[in-house]
Amino acid sequence: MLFDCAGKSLDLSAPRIMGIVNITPDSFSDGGKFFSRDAALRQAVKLVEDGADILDMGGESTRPGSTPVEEQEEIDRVAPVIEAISAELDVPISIDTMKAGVMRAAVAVGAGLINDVNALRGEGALEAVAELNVPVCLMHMQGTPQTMQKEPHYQDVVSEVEAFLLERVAVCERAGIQADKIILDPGFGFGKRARHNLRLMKRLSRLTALPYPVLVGVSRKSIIGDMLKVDVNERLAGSLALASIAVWQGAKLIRTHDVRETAQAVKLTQHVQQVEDFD
Ligand code: 8Y7
Repeated sequence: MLFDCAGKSLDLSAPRIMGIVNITPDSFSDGGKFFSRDAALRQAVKLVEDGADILDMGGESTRPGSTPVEEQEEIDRVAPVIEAISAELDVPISIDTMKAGVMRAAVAVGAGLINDVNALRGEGALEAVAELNVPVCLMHMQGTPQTMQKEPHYQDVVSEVEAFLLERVAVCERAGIQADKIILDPGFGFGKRARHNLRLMKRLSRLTALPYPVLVGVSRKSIIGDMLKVDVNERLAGSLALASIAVWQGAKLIRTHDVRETAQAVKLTQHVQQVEDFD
């Protein structure tokens, strides 16, 4: 359960917090590159102070309908920030990308985990991770970020997500990626309707029963908006409720924008799990 993230260790024997750092210009009102770089750095420092165990850095938005970014542009966005953060902070850094070139460039400047919402289906991605020898998070997505929310369809979402992830694990192992470097993620919101997300959360223990740590990302997502009819700035309580349900079922990494509050929810959930039944 100890993951070696390019020299920085991540202990997944207990649930940990992954803090989100966006390095996409459209994530910031100002939209300028320099502002976003600086903001990303300050954000990273704050998230670590708040208790993040690992930082997830992304240079391409994967929101429904978002436009893809050229590889070099994505590298230009993320590499300087990862380099600065990995020099300044002790926590492992995860690179959120679907592109092999970005994976290589990010690991070269200090990233120690690949978070691929495309589960290494992109050109050269499998080979890149096998060579880089860092842990990888394989996420389920039906469709692509451009199309995924158009017509999500499942007979049995839990079984289909599980089967997809196990197939990707098999592909990884054939490519030379060791089983003990693999993390799985059902991909909440990625080609799923509200009921699909709810079913996956209800039955998350099916995935946590597999011999791989499970990462869950529900922070501020539309599943919360769909159920509670609250916009994105009012989804903290819902995010914490879902994080607790996930940890209760054995999730080992919670990906969140709100590290401080999520760390409290996770800790409390663990206390309930660990209390002795009798005096
Ligand atoms: C997830 C993710 C996003 C997730 C993993 C958002 C990059 C959308 N969501 N990576 N990335 N799991 N592993 O709303 O659920 O944060 S982006």
